[in-house]
Amino acid sequence: MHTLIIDTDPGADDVIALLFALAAPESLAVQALTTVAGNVPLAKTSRNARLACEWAGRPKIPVYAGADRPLQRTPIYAANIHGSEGITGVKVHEPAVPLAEGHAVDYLVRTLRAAPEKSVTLAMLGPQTNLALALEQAPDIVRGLRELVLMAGAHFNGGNITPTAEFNLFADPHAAEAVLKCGVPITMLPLDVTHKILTSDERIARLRGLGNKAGTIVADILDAYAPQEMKHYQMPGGPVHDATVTAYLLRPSLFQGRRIHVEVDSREGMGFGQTAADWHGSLNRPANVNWIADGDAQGFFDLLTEHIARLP
Ligand SMILES: [Ca+2]
Repeated sequence: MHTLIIDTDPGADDVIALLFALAAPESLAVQALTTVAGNVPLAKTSRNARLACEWAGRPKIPVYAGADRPLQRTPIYAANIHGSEGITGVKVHEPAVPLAEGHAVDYLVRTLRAAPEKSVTLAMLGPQTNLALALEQAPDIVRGLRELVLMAGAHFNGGNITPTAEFNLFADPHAAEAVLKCGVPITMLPLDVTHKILTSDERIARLRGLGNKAGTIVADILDAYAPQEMKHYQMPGGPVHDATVTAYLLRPSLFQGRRIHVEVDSREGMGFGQTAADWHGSLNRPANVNWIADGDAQGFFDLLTEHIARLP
């Protein structure tokens, strides 16, 4: 059982990750969602996070809006992949339930300070700006954290926003630096694994065939989202990046990784936002990340489909 806060920038794959997580209340006690600018600007990621709660039949989950820009760098977005509204393939609307009052960073500081020691898991599906700001304001919050599970980084696979960088780290490498050295146990699901867990016509058809609204939404998102990734990377299916974080929380045995030393490059230049993942221990530095390099693709889609089936 995880007491869970999800920090997110929806984002087509974020929406799927959120529906997946909200369908597992017996394993994931979701306390709140915190939003950050990333795939699209903050107002849209905050609306899309509330839409995910509405679609999951969990509209009372509080959604706190957080940082509207990275710590230092110029903001970048990924509307070319996620569409101008941040979700491909489905119509969006203004959700009935408004944002929770207050800033996401204040919520994180308040909640983590009040939490029992090592009790809260933070799933991070976007740039890590909110946690970096919270750590800067209140370094003592690490006490309340059990684990950070991040969709972030790329090593064996190469990047997706530049030849070397994965989007979340390219969007705010300075935030990632602060998070990587905070001392809380970290698991990272990089492109190395997300590009091995790919859609197929059959996998999407099973989701659509569930016959519920959530299954249709997930299938519509994937039908629109997958082909552009397949074309760009010449892959046989599309990845569902952030949803691997939910799957990892629910069933870590689906994944294989190694505890290694990881740093992020925040210097201007071709390596900006690149993760240096010391897979072979060449630097002989202490491991700070459980780096996931492989996963069971069919097991992932079985688990996702089984959970989406439970939703309205
Ligand atoms: Ca995301």
